[in-house]
Amino acid sequence: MIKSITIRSLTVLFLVFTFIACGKKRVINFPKTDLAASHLIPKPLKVTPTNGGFALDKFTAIYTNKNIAGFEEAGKFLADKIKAKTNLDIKVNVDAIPDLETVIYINQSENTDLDGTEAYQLNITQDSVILNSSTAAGIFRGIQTLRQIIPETSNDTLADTKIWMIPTGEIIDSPQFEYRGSMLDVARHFFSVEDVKKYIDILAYYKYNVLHLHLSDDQGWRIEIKSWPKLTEIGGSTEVGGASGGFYTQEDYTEIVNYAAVHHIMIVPEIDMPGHTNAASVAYPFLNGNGKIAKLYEGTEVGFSTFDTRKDTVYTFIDDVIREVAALSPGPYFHIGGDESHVTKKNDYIYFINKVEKIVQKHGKKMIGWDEVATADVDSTSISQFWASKENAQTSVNKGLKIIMSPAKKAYLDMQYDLTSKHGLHWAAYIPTDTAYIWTPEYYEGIPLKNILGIEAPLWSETISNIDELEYLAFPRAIGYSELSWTTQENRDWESYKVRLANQAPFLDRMKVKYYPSPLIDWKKSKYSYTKIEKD
Ligand code: TNX
Repeated sequence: MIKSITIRSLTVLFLVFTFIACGKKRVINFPKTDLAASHLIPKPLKVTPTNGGFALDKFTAIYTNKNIAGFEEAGKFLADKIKAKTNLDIKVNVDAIPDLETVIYINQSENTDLDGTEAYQLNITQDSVILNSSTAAGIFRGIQTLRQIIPETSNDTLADTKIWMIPTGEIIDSPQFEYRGSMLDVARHFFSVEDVKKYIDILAYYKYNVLHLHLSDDQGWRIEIKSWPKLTEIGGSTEVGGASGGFYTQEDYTEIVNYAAVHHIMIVPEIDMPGHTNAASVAYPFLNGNGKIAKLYEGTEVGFSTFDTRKDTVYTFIDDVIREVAALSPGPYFHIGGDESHVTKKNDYIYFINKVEKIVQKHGKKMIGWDEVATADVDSTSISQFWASKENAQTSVNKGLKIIMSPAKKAYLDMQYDLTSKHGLHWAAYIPTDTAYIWTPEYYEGIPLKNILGIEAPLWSETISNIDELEYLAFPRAIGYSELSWTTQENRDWESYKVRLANQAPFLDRMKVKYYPSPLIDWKKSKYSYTKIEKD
């Protein structure tokens, strides 16, 4: 998979050095460093330290390949993040910089050293950081690594100016799974565009590439559909517990999609059906197939609602909804839910999923559904999301479907950590921080590795109604799932992970993330210290 790129790197290095002024250079005596001791999550494929130091300071500049879409943007993203962490103003692609000393060069690799669309390579020497990838997505992942390597604090004794000393060496990296996601349930409780953006910020830092939005459920419909306006006018007016709910206008949703795209994260929209549809049926009663009059619902029990699967007008409605949402979603997937349709007769359920799969395909998307969809006649381009049923997972394998691994017992972010957890449920399990990390999705419940598209950690929101509560359940566990989906099994180890996780505290504090300070972790507090540590 990895070949040497030494010769090409030397060529690039030569080009980079032509940027650097030929004048007298500072001599800095760096203490010995160890790139392998950086607290990187997810752990990269290969790290080779060379024990020197690269001085990131006010004499550093970023240069990028300007011909490839996304490279210059990635360079600017990096400059912004360096500013946020160090307060340094690093220039991007500015021609003449007096006193230029060190360079970060973002380049496209011209050969096939690195397989996979998100692979990247970082080559750090005393004078330059060279980040290579064949794609902007790979560059973006490499930038996250670089952000993590930059120390939290500067060294103020090495030179006249503050220096953030980056250890030298080489990192070659590529993800194990192409789908690395989390899901946010914005239906049970609504979360604002700002909340979602903050969640995206953190996911991106840990190299996630998917955010699945659960946009409709019994308690609320959260995305504006222009051809069926009552969905949000009426169906969006409540949430669990009785507060006023809310919804995304199509412009809001597009804002989320675009923000995610800047972070190389795709949004997977979900409209859950034929069950979990009470809110839609309140807005448009002809949809309802459970024989009762649907009323706005603020509880948490589910399984009582269903669309009328035998009415043509229901499929006209679904066609409109999928058409509008698909048009706003550039990713290849559309999630149709399909879970817990307890009051839909089995043959009606199969009929329904078969028809909806075709509608999704007509609008140019691949269908994803919770594992129950495997009981219908789905074709092998569709994807089954394993959450509860081993039998459905096996059926999915037999039908040649790819599977997204979200077993509730291991990967549900809404499960409580333990008996004392302030929020969350425990119907599947208690999931402490170590249990969330110590399992092997590659060999889980007999599902062959070749069927696994990736991993997703869903965050259901029956028990959380604001961003602080969201963060309490999501972090630190979502950080562990990033490593499970990026890093191979032989490269993972709880003892090593535990130390690296402890060192995420300064970042999480700086981002004002109210993570659960698990007592299993010896959190390294920082000057930004935000979360009060309670040993509970
Ligand atoms: C099961 S997971 C559900 C959700 C709930 C969740 C709570 C799945 C496909 N269905 O409707 O919110 O449990 O943990």
